[in-house]
Amino acid sequence: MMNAVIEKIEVLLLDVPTIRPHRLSVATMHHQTLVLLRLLASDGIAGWGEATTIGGLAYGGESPESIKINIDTYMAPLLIGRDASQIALLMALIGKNVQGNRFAKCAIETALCDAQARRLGVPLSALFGGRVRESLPVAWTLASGDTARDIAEAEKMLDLRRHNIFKLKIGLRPVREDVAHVAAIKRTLGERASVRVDVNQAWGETDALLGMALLHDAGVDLVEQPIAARNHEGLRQLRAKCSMPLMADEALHGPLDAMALARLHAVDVFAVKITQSGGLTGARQVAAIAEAAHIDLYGGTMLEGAIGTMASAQLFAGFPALTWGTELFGPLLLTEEILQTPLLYRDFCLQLPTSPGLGIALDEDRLDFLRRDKKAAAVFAMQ
Ligand code: MUC
Ligand code: MG
Repeated sequence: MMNAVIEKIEVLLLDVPTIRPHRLSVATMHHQTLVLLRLLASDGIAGWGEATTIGGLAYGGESPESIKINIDTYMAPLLIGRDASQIALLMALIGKNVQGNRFAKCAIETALCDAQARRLGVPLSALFGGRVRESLPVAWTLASGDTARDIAEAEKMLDLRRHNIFKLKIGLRPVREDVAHVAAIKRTLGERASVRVDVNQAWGETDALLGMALLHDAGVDLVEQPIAARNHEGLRQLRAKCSMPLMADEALHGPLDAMALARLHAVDVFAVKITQSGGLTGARQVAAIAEAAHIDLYGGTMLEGAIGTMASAQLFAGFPALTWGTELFGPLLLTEEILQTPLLYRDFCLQLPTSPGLGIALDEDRLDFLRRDKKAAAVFAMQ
């Protein structure tokens, strides 16, 4: 007997300003567009998912707008009227009919899991075998582009006991200038913090060789995606030549990339992301490949809001080892709160809730206020 039929799937776009410009080598963010998916079932249970990306089309091949139109036009019609509890079957159906679109698939799978976990009265993590930890270390990204401002921001985070791991975004300036910026920050923070860098693919192989040697001398702990995502062989050579740990981020679009990188021994660490992996199941497969290949794990983000952040946290809480912690700080970069009770960041960690599903409650009034379509309608009505 089917007792929970999918009745409605709705994708909301919310434009939320960031607390300061967030400068990556591929884009400078002044706001984040949250892509939220609400799934309603006939038993009255709703599930939430998220497919937020960074910088429109500057970072990846799916934009907020393309995600919405592809879900509305091609994916939602495949699901409406079907049994909401059959998650594996539904995701197989989507997989058969939809190529690519990893972020959109992630939002759908997350919403199905959130709803099903609420239905069963268990946290979402229980659907993936439960947890080995109740809180996750969270890094903060320093990306104002200004050394003094970044140092002040890091000191504030240390004082608040909110973060003691800092990821610096570099790659826009010449290598030696970038290294001087990083070295000044590391010198000031010393052993009080772990300092890492993310180049977001900006370097060629020669720049990367020089940059990694200099960063190693400056006391930096980890380099993330220094060269082009598709240059797996280049990553392998860098890893062989440099003594500093190397992490794959954009190179990792799910289990097939994880397998290819593992076979090559191309990196030391995987930044596992639920969106880039095509969903929670894909991300768990990436983690399994990492474990089998003796590759360390880091819990990555696409700077999602509370839904994607908590979905990631629920999954990462079950990874046996999470050597490099996480960067699940997305909601803290935004000026607006969309939850009734904000996520709890304390003692350098994100604390996991124990209530059913994602364990969060959305503030519907705030959602309505921030929705792009409602704002556009209000402006139109005023004219
Ligand atoms: C990325 O490339 O890692 C994650 C944190 C941050 O500041 O940017 C993102 C994307
Ligand atoms: Mg990265």
